[in-house]
Amino acid sequence: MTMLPINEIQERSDRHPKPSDIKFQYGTAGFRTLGKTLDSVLFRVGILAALRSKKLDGKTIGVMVTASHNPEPDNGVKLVDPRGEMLESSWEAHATALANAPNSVAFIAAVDEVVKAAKIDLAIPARVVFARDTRPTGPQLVAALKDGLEAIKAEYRDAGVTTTPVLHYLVRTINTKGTKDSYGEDTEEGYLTKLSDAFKKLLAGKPTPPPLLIDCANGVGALMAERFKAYLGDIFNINLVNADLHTPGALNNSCGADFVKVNQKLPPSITLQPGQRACSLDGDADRLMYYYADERGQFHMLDGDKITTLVASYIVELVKAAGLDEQIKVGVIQTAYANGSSTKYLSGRLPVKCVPTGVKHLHHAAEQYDIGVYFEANGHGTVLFSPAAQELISSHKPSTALTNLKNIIDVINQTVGDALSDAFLVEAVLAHKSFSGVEWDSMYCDLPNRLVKVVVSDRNAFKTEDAERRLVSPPGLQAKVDELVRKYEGGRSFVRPSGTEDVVRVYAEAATRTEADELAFRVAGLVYDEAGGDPSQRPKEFL
Ligand code: NG1
Ligand code: ZN
Repeated sequence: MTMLPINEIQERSDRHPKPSDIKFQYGTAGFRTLGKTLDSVLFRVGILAALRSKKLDGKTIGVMVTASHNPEPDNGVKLVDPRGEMLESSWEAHATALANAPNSVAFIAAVDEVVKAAKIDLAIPARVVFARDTRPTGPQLVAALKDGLEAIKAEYRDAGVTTTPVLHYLVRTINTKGTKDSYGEDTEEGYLTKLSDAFKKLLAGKPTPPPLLIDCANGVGALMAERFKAYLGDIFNINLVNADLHTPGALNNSCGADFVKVNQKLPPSITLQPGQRACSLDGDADRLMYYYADERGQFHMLDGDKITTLVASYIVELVKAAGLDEQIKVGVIQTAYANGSSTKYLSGRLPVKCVPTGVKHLHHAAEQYDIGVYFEANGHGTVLFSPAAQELISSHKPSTALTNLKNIIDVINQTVGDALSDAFLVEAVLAHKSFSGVEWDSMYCDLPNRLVKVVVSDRNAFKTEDAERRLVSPPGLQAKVDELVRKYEGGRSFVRPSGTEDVVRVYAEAATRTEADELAFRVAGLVYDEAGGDPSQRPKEFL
């Protein structure tokens, strides 16, 4: 029987001691906190990824080192399962247990427990591919990860500095190579070629879209967008801003998709000409926010909900035009953060499902449809085509609609939300529908909304139900929220603990901006009072 290389693990683990004062948690986005505290976590994730690969018969597991839209000093790490999807939930507890073992001896005992609980055959080889974004703590964390992989003798491939969606793409292509489910070449060139070829085919014969300004959040998306330029040729021009990878502190700072979504305004570094369209990526290029200036120069945001609406409507049109609407059903998945107007618009046309926050919930729900379109309001999303739907599309009688549908499938990164792939998808749909930003925006009118964070002593005291739209704990708080909401015409508000930050989030919608702000802050005040915060620290804006 093959045993764990205990001495090797112990010796190397001693070089990556766990900080005694931190409790790590594998949450919706993996481990995420201050980068400089994560050394032991990365070493242990190396071992965990290898165990996951052994459990899955030597399939390649992905490891991405990133903290996405969070500030530059943060970092994080998450595992990617063989088809490019998020780590299976039952393993999140294993990850948390390994990360919190107080010392090397306890860590080895915890590894042993995972091996037993998951019935892992240690004789099976382990394969891992990893990548990191541009954060300054990345190289050191990758070194710790490699140490873990080497301790357990895993084979690994270093995909270098790249975007989260490219890492997911690599995992899927490596695991499907040479099979009937092959997803493309397992290289960055393979990714660039697949997406750009499909995009060029979609634009062929259409008027060239205006050049697109892309705010790269001073992150790794800048590298990938720059590489795309050569593949796009002169069929589509992109101009990059916030593409500075050298100034310390610049990443996600007053720029990027999260800045735009949360502040509902342009990054100060960008000016748009009247009519001009632009978009922002986040720090690892899996989120996308679009926006445009109207003829008076006024800013309008086109978020994940607007992307869903545009893309889902176009796909429905194509499926119908191809004569496949009886066989292929298109559905949309949203979370409670979706703007109420988008849900109303879409529900009148398509099946719409609401699931808890977190990509894994959206992704799994989207797999239940022949074509499942999902985007979080914050701009993270993609479209999934079931194997049966893809089979039908590839064998159905040829038509223009069918060819377009095939190219749409290829321009989309089905493994995860991919800001650049989504931007090409949006541009292709706009070109096919002859839409400008104004026409796209006018599909429905957003309800004014406000998102507020509340710092509480224990966010775990907040428990929800009904896809996070209602609180069950602390007892009695939901009734108070309901009472407030009733005072606002068309009002909606909900409270949930964040899965990525130590805060509780409050979201509110109402008929006017002032009312949405007021409702959000009043609910935040309820949360603050309930959660036992220091009254002298109560934020003044919490009315
Ligand atoms: P939390 O921190 O659980 O609200 C945030 C986003 C999610 C998702 C994750 C992962 C909001 C309100 N929440 O989760 O949608 O993107 O980060 O990055 O945008
Ligand atoms: Zn991200």
